[in-house]
Amino acid sequence: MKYGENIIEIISKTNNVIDFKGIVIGTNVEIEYKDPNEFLTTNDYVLVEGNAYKSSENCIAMNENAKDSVITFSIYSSKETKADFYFNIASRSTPALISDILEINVNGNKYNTEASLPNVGQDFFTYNDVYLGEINLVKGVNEITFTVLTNDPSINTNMRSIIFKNTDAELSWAESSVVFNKFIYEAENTIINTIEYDGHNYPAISDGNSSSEEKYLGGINDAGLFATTHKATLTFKIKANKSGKAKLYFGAGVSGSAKGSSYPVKVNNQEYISTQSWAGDGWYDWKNQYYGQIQLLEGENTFVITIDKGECINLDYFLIESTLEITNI
Ligand SMILES: [Ca+2]
Repeated sequence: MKYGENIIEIISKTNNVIDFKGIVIGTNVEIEYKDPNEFLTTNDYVLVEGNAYKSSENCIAMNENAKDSVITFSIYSSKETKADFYFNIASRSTPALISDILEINVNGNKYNTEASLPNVGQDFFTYNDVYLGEINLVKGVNEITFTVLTNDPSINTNMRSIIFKNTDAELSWAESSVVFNKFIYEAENTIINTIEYDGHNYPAISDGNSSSEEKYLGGINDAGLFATTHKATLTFKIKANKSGKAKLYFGAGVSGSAKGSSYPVKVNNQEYISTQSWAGDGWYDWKNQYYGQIQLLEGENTFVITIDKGECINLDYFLIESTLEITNI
């Protein structure tokens, strides 16, 4: 099997931290990708609709709110052929069939698999190539979707990649008709309503430590701890070309004790509260921490983040990922 040039070219255009055939850096588990026909879930070409999300742990995470999420891969095949079809997912200790967790569709047809959820090793941390069955590929673009069927937290899993083996076609990412726009609003550029304590204001803008634009907000811990008559808030506005869904991420550095922390976000006065557990390891280990799916309106949208508790994070930026066009006001 020849390693397709298209694959190399497309991967190199992305900003992923993953070397396609190398080692994943900065996760709890080091994973070596050996197969040239392995398509990684963290690639920009994977479309994730609903509450499943691309995690900073280099997988698509399906938490207890992920039911009805749809994960779409568009794969180009150089010819009509067959292949052995696998995906790489995390172990869970509760026995289940894959068909209880995910509905798979290939080019619009339901794909039946007898495969089981792997249960060797450590829950959520051991990843396995799971054989799903033989697949028919058409010449050109093949659309493969995974629809999450359950919110059951005992069997939901995380997906790292799909893999094709024993095929005589050259496979590569296909251009999807879906365009993802990523918009970053630097935390240090928000309107910062601070907490004053003992002659200091929290949070405060700090410099450096390889943060985006070399500035970030520190002292969020203190802003949460010292708040008395009011809470610290961060406010910013953006413009969307039409109404629709978007995914909100915090670009942040999180220290160990604060990984369960979250802060209320209001978008156009609608409140969102995330139950997300944060990744990363240290105040300057900047990661995109998924917050949740939000609703945007056509035109102006106002975000207000309230710092309501003393947790140790440094806040670098807010990332909004959407098919909408988002711009500064
Ligand atoms: Ca920043």
